[in-house]
Amino acid sequence: MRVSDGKRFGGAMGGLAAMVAAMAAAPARAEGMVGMPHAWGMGLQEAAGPIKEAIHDFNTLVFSIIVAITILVMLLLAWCVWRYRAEANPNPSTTSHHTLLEVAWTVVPVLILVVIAIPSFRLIYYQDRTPNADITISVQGRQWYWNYTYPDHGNFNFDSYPIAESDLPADQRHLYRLAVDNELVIPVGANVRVITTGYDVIHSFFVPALGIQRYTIPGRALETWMRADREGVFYGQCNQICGTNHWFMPIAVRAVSRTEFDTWVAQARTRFARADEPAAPAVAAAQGTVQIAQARD
Ligand SMILES: [Cu+2]
Repeated sequence: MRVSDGKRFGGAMGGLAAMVAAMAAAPARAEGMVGMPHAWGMGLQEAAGPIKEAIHDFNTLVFSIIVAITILVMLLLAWCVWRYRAEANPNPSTTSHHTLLEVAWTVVPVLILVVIAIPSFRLIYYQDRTPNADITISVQGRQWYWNYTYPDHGNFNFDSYPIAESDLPADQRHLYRLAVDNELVIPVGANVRVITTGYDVIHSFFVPALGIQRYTIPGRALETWMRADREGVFYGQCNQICGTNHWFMPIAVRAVSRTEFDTWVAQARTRFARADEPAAPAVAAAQGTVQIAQARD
């Protein structure tokens, strides 16, 4: 009896644990990993690539230092309040200088800042230049949508607009202010060089799960990069106040397998072909004029 009860209890607990695990994994299983904010999220978004992992590491370092300093200052305050209370010190101390103490409270913070600065600069330069770029994507911020170009995949170019809440299916309403009509598609595991420019005012291309953020500035091209090590959709938003509709300028990056990416590129080249623009010289040379003539028919 006991054994069977125990088994049943164990089974129930196992079932509960499995259910919790399934609930936690449900969105991930449904459509790969999803990088988006969630209610009561207290920390950084889960990392989907190496840059975000480096940001997590840096955040852990700085946060640990902050916690240690906070605890030290609170203990010192408490000790001073107790040790130098009026009741125990009828004659107040007249000390006004303490050279060793003054040197210490200058040198120690400098050392702490150096400890923070070294990995900080390392991270900034890690984000700055693409190591062995596999593909290049041009991102342009516009009032109030994004424009993406794939210069080394036929130079096609398309706009990415937010989807109104009423146009989202009922089960996707939680993606309001994140979902877009045309997602930025990248292959998993590829180092994607991102060149940002601005069309009208300064915007900022920001996708937290991929650890990428760059201003998009009119008249200037900035470089950064990203890599998704897992398939999934990673959401972001314009992160620089850029006018009336700044609040409604979401970004969606979909990371897919190389095969799916190649299929998508083939479709996108037709879908986003622009009749008003001649093909890029490199593409024309690669394809030959006959194929281009066929494609235009
Ligand atoms: Cu904006």
